[in-house]
Amino acid sequence: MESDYSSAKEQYAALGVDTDRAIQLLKKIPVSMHCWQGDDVGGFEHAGASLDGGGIQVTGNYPGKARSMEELRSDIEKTLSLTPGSYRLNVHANYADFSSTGFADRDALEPEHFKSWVQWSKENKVPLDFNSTLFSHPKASGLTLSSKDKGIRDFWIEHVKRCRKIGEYMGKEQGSACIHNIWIADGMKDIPVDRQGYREILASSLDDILSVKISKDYLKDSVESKVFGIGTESYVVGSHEFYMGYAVKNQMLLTIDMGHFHPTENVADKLSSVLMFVPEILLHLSRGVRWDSDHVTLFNDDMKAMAEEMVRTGKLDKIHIGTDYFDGSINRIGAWVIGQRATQKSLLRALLEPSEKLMSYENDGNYFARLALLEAEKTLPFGAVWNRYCEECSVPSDLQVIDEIMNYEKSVTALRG
Ligand code: RNT
Ligand code: ZN
Repeated sequence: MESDYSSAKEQYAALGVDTDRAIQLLKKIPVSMHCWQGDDVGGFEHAGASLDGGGIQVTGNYPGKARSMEELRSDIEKTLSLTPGSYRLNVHANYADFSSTGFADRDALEPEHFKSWVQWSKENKVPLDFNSTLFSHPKASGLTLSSKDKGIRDFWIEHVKRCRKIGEYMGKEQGSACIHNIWIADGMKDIPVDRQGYREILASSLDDILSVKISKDYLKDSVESKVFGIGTESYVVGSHEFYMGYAVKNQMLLTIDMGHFHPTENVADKLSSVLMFVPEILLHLSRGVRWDSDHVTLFNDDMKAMAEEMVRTGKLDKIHIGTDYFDGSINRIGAWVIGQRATQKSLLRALLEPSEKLMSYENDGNYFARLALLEAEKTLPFGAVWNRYCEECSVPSDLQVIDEIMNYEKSVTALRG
């Protein structure tokens, strides 16, 4: 193993790449893992809560889903123990803990309802990010922030205002800003005639929400677009153009979810443009497959390209890396771990790019050599560097992970009713 790494190190060094440095850099890049892979985006607001409506869907009924906060946290801890790197946890508002307060509706959420998450976060040294939840609720069966019904709209405006307070509380407690993401499913299955009207309402709802000033030291707001969703095939109020414009105008964060664009769009290509006009971005690393935007993230070409662009822009400090996928058809911890490890692999590979050499070929106009080196890079001994990184982070190798997850299934998740 050691000799595999030494030989890999030499081969990369011949191209001007320092593998030790890449490993040390990656150890410090935080990835905000989503909390919702473990229970199919259900949350724990009431017994048997499940994802309902809202343009997203989880398919599959694999046994062993987390049924309580304790089970979910145990699964998250297991996932993190099998994944190298440094972590944050991205919590959704429907994961409020009402055990010591009693139920509160979305427009009555308080920081108190997330106290146990903050405590978990401190114990595990995993800072938190946050999301308003504008789905899985009776008042979210139609439009929310873009609704023409003032009662509905005000309910959701109040919800998001409260979520920002909760995010601020998290940010203060952890000493690093909490990234608060707003995604709504608002849209229409069939052709609307007032495309403009709903967008104007959405903008004014957001203006109202953001009129409450909160220090960026504690909270940073981001808005997430989508090209279409299930049941919103003809029109999504929060389109890319809408939020791109809104984020630029308000100099706030824009969320780029890899599954939220047309399948032939190159999502990686967006980073360098968007980063010129918004201060920071949030990524939802995901994998779109046909109509589903949230398949388990893999170490595939799209992810490699995303990670390359994150590194190549030289703006990693302005990019908040988050993940967003959910699969209920396979072992859920396994799904989680595959996606997190794929994220780490993509980043490591991007950090190992012979960037100086590539750049000098490009600047010389030698596009043949640039292409040839990009091809040569593909057969470099990346696996040996990846294994070394896992060892240094004291996590198992890719193959060991399979047994670890199967054992956890046997001794923990399979015993859940
Ligand atoms: C849905 C969006 C959104 C959700 C989470 C659960 O298409 O990607 O980010 O996945 O809010
Ligand atoms: Zn997303």
